[in-house]
Amino acid sequence: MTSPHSLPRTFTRDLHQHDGERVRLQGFLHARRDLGGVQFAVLRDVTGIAQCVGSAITLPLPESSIEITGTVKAHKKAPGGFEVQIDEGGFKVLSASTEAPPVEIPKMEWNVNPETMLDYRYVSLRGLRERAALRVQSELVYAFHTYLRAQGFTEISTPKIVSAGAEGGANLFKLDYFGEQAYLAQSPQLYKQIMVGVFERVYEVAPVYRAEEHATSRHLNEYLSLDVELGFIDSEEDVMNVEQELLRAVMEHLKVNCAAEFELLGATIPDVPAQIPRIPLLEARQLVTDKYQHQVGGKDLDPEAERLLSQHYAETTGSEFVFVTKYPRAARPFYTHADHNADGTLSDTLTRGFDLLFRGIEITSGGQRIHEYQMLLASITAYNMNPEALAGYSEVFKFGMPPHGGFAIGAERLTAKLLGIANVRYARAFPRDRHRLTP
Ligand code: AMO
Repeated sequence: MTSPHSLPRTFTRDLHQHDGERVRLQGFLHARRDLGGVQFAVLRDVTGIAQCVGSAITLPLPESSIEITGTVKAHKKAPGGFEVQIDEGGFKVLSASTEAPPVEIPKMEWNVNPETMLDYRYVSLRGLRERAALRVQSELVYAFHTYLRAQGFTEISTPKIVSAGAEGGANLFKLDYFGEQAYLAQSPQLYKQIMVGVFERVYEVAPVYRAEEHATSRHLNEYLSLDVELGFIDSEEDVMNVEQELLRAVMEHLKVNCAAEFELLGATIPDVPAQIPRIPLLEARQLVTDKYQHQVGGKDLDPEAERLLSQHYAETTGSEFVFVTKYPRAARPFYTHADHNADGTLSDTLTRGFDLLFRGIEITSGGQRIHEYQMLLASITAYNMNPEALAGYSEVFKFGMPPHGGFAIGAERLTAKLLGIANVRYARAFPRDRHRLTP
């Protein structure tokens, strides 16, 4: 007789390939039911769940890790259309839970307070919906790497402990660096630009830090920034073209590799149009005011204006993406290149900065950067920034930096919008928000 261990491990996703055969499954006890004479165990592994049935089994607490050996039988009502009839002695506890999980994993998606889910994230992440979101993000990041590598980009890794903010503003985390003032990096902006001088085309996937005091559904204090920067461009149009093709490749990858996750979450993968619509910011503000009678606050688009502009393009062109271009200087960081006037001179008011909106929210900022030393120094001064603190960056512009530009995608915002998740915190495994440092 074959001992259970001579059987290779089978994954629940593949049960249909083993109809009538004996298999060995390993995973977690997702759900259990003891009817006295017969016991049901739902085993969850990385690929899905399987219903298993046997007798004379003492079922451990949910989430225990278990091994089941038994025979696969077609069963209409079982998930995936097959169940496993457990061998006598074929139920083994590998590691028993010592208490009942604080959230009931199979049910939590319906009736648990979202804060409780975050409090118990170490175990609530095991839920099918929770883990589906993170798997989609993992595939998205993988596709980001794969596409950029194929286009000649080199991955870089830049410091997260820095001496100056790259994006300005008040949202810098301060750090005592052996008695010196340091900060957590708000973005790899200045370093990715320097690295264009080395590799011409670079990208980075890394967390960045923003001391956002307010709690919104789109802000995290630590988020995953997908950064791209490329040299020898003609204008920011080249940069938008790269992002457009990148997004198309990412969505194609998700269609092939994450169909099950999108189905589970009831979400659809967007089509990326051959040409994502592009509209200058000032026109976008006017459009939202004229069409929806929404008075846009500030110098940028407010969240409601972003939503309305997206709605307009979805309805009129079918595109779920829209680039907002030609941002005014006052709404852009110091490193942003000025736009050109019709006569070829540089604009005092407009820049070559852009944002990308997707399903009603900004998922990207980008643009062409200043690449001339004197122009950069003038900009640093005009923004009331300290030229000395930025010398480790600005010095490189004495050495032939080419015209360049880039962009950054907030991975959690893109993931959340792709999957219909209402708050970016649920698109990160262990979110850091205003009140949360654990788990
Ligand atoms: P920006 O500051 O606009 O630009 O950030 C780029 C993108 O990052 C995401 N993002 C956030 N996601 C979650 N929580 C936050 N607090 C948060 N802040 C920003 C958004 C946003 O579009 N250096 C430039 C990028 C560039 O020009 O290359 C920058 O960091 O999706």
